[in-house]
Amino acid sequence: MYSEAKKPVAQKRKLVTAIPGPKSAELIKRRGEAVSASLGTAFPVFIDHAQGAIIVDVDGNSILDLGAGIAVLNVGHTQNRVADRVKTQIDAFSHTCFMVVPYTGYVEVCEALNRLTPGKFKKKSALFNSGAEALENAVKIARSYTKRSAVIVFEHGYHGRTNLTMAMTAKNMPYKDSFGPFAPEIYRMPMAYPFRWNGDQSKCAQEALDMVIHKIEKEIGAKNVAAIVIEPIQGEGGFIVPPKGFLPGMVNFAKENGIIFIADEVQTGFARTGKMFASEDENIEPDLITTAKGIAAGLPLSGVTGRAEIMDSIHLSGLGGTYGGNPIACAAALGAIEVIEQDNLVERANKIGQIMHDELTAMMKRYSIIGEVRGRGAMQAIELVKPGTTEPNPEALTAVIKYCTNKGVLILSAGTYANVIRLLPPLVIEEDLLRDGLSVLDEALASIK
Ligand code: PLZ
Repeated sequence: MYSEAKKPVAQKRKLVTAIPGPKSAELIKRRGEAVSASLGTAFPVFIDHAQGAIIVDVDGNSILDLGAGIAVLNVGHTQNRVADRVKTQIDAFSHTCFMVVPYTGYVEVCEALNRLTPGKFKKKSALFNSGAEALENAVKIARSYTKRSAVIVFEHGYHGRTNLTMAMTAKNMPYKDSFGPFAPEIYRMPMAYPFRWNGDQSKCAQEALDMVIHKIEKEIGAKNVAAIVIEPIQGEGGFIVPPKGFLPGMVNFAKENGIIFIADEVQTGFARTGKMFASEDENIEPDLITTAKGIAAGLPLSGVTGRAEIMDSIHLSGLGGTYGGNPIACAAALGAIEVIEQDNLVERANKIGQIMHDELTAMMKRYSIIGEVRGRGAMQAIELVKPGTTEPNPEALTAVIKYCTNKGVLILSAGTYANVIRLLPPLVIEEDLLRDGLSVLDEALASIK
């Protein structure tokens, strides 16, 4: 049973058993009896409690969390200003359904989204529960507004696991295999992925742009396209950062052809990339932006924000859902947004991003299995290859993750070729703790050199 006496949690990695310890091992067995075997486990312990960047497991091990629940806990685990608002809200009321009896928290979250997202025009928002649900709704809105059906997505893209978003997601295994048929009218385009670009990397942005525009015009017809949907930095696909010019080029093409440009900022949003939203990096102004993850520090909440005339074009009661913008999730979001702004987590993301980038770049000089270091802000990754080639090295990835796990460092993988190690620490992580994690990663790479 959790008791407040367990706080504060020392921001230090410390193992008292092997990973998993006996209590976790017991729970893993019990889980196996009760929970569908289809759900994976990235780190094989059961959590007891957490704070900041440390997860304490049921055996008393302090695990360093460099994944933040997949870019969700930007403000850190059990952030006080989030927890306090949640506790107050759950005592006041926990649910009405916003479409039945409205409440202020929902409006305040929409106001914050309208204010914080890029775009110097009047914006409005609607709230949902998950990233996938936000994408579903963004596509509904774009189709209804344009009266067109085609949706453009990209190689390596990830947008969710519902039927429409599975169709939008690129990778077959594990997301799509055997789950078809998929929603129609989704068209996948080549992605500007410099590291794997066939030819001169410096021409990647322009060449990719030309290819995409050519394919849209010749194979689909621009006037049939409702939306172009893209992550400004691809997350699950392996932290692929499109080279400068690619995104602005896509935005211009969309504008010229009456296509809604949707930035999926579910993973990149809320200070993660060293800007409040990654779209700001090249000053693009998406027509619609989807948000989730970092918005509410772990409570299920997502949003679609965009041009008021688009958001208002939907017929009355056309959007909704029982739980979308749940009051407790909204309270958490208001706490998380307050922390992000007051504690200047944008600046923190740049600071810890620089540390990660410098350390990873130094490792790349030592370990020939690192093909590339990339990312922006506190969203940094290394792509592992067979030395001297660009051939993916998923075996090395498995070995590195295993090493880190045994040392109590939680690191996530990513990538179409399952060969990318991504770092997504809570933005509040202390510098020493981050360096400790990076030194374990360094040892892990050395161990398989
Ligand atoms: N768009 C850009 O990163 C979620 C997926 C975890 P949901 N990414 C983590 C898993 O394996 O299921 C994501 C994303 C981008 C959309 C989504 C979907 O968000 O909240 O998981 O539905």
